[in-house]
Amino acid sequence: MLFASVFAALAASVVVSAQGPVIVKVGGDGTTPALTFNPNQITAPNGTVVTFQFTGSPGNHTVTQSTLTDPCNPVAGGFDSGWVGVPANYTGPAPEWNLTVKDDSKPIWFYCKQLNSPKGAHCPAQMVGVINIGNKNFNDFAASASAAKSVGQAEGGLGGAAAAATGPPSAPSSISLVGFATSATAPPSSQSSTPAGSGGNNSTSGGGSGGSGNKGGAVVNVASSAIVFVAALVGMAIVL
Ligand SMILES: *[C@@H]1O[C@H](CO)[C@@H](O)[C@H](O)[C@H]1NC(C)=O
Ligand SMILES: *[C@@H]1O[C@H](CO)[C@@H](O)[C@H](O)[C@H]1NC(C)=O
Ligand SMILES: *[C@@H]1O[C@H](CO)[C@@H](O)[C@H](O)[C@H]1NC(C)=O
Ligand SMILES: *[C@@H]1O[C@H](CO)[C@@H](O)[C@H](O)[C@H]1NC(C)=O
Ligand SMILES: *[C@@H]1O[C@H](CO)[C@@H](O)[C@H](O)[C@H]1NC(C)=O
Ligand SMILES: *[C@@H]1O[C@H](CO)[C@@H](O)[C@H](O)[C@H]1NC(C)=O
Ligand SMILES: [Cu+2]
Repeated sequence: MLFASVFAALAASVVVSAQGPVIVKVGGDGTTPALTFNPNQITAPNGTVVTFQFTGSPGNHTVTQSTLTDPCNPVAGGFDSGWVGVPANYTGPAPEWNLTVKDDSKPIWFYCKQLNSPKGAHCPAQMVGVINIGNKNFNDFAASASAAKSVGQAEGGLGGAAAAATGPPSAPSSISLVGFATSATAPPSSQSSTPAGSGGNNSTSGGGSGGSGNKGGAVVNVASSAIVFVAALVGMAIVL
């Protein structure tokens, strides 16, 4: 009896404390870039704003909704931040993207779409995360990401399943934003996946074939009306 009420009070306080701002660092920290979301597991009730801060420099990442069973492919109707290209030695405010939790009863799985980087594709390197995992197992999700044969490039929308954003990432004009969602729902798209290098999840081969440019053959049409080139393509090497 006493235990039950103590437990109830504790549970309530956990919910309350989780309602504050939640920050997820994308791509490492400062000049120590990494293929990570940190934290990669978040528990957050309805209404929580999860702020993705693109802190890694250099870095070029997305936050794209997927599923437990297909971690590296976009889920139909899912959210997508689009590409946030942070140059090397960037010292300005971190670009950020706010995602609001709409249904805390369902896990919200996400990954990074980047294929074409010196370190290979990011999702198979386990650049994945989840909000409200419930009784599912993160290791299963991560292992499934490692084994992914393709990394889907289709663009999502602002609104996703169980979570939604209200706009594209917010960033100074020196930051390149490409392919971000401008409408609530994902555009109809036939392109759902593309090969990640030549060796399945071989994350060392992702950017190798295209020389030093950042637009190798593995990148499919990011072209859409949403594309905005804010900065000139100074960034040969800025794709982490
Ligand atoms: C980031 O990566 C995307 C996809 O590869 C590419 O379209 C975009 O130009 C890159 N941004 C920068 C600044 O390199
Ligand atoms: C970043 O800073 C390092 C160390 O100062 C320098 O060697 C490098 O050229 C810089 N890179 C860019 C792209 O500015
Ligand atoms: C959060 O919102 C969803 C969708 O409205 C609802 O199904 C769920 O029960 C809510 N969660 C809580 C704890 O009230
Ligand atoms: C993919 O990654 C998993 C986990 O790291 C590994 O066990 C598997 O052998 C890899 N497959 C390929 C084709 O590299
Ligand atoms: C994101 O949400 C945080 C916390 O609610 C807020 O302080 C910040 O201004 C928001 N950023 C943007 C770009 O809306
Ligand atoms: C991964 O790519 C490297 C470099 O291209 C290659 O040497 C290696 O054999 C590949 N491994 C697999 C499992 O494809
Ligand atoms: Cu990434």
